Amino acid sequence: MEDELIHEIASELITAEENKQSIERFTKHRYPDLSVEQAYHIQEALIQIKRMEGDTVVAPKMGLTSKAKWDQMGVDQPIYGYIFDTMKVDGDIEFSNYIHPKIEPEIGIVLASDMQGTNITKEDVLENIEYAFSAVEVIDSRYTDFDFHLGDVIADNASSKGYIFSEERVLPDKIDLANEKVQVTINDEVVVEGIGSNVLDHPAESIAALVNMLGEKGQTVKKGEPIMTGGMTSAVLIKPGDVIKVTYSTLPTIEVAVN
Ligand code: OOG
Ligand code: MG
Repeated sequence: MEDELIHEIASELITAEENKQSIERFTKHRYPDLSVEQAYHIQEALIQIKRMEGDTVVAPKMGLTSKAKWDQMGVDQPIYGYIFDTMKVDGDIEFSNYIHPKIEPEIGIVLASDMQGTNITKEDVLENIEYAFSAVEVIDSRYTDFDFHLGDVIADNASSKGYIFSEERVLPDKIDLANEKVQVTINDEVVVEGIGSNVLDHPAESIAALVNMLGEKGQTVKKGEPIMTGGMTSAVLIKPGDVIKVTYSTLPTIEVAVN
């Protein structure tokens, strides 16, 4: 795929985001053979455009890391994307900023030192955790009805659009990440429940997968970056008036309203 086309597809995704107007997935008619490799090239171009527009990358994130998400989205492997400073939700979730927002409860991890490699294991990660935090991701696929194949969603920066992190940090010896439970209620009704082991059997495995995927490209996962390890449950559509409460067994509770 030529650079010009890669740039053109990335621009289409950014226009869809800016206009809050969803588009048809590229694999449907236009590029049915879009590969994972090509898709990451498009994602890189998209990140580059946003940087030139003044946005700052906060951290990489993992996506599609649980069976609940695979079943929901019809895909079967983890991917990564990036979050930007402009995606931080301050106060309520402003519904009008989104096309069709969904929320996901996630476990966030900050590393104590940089990691690079292609054979990094869960154990390597567990020795290098500075702290954990709770996260609610607000995803907003640029594709109509969240209908995408793997290449489409990678190109679309893994549906990234919003995030809320707890301020309070939890030290690694105070939490069992695989057994950390989460419950999401909307307007006091339980909508989804999950556990850390839903995330590739262990959230640290998700970080290892991120280090190894970026390692294949000669890139490093840096200490100090707040990394989301991926939705622990299927994602939940939200609407104005919703009051969302995400309660974990150890990590801080996050409460947010949709405006
Ligand atoms: C892709 C979003 C992936 C996650 O945590 O699984 C992601 C999607 O479902 O639109 O952020
Ligand atoms: Mg997510």
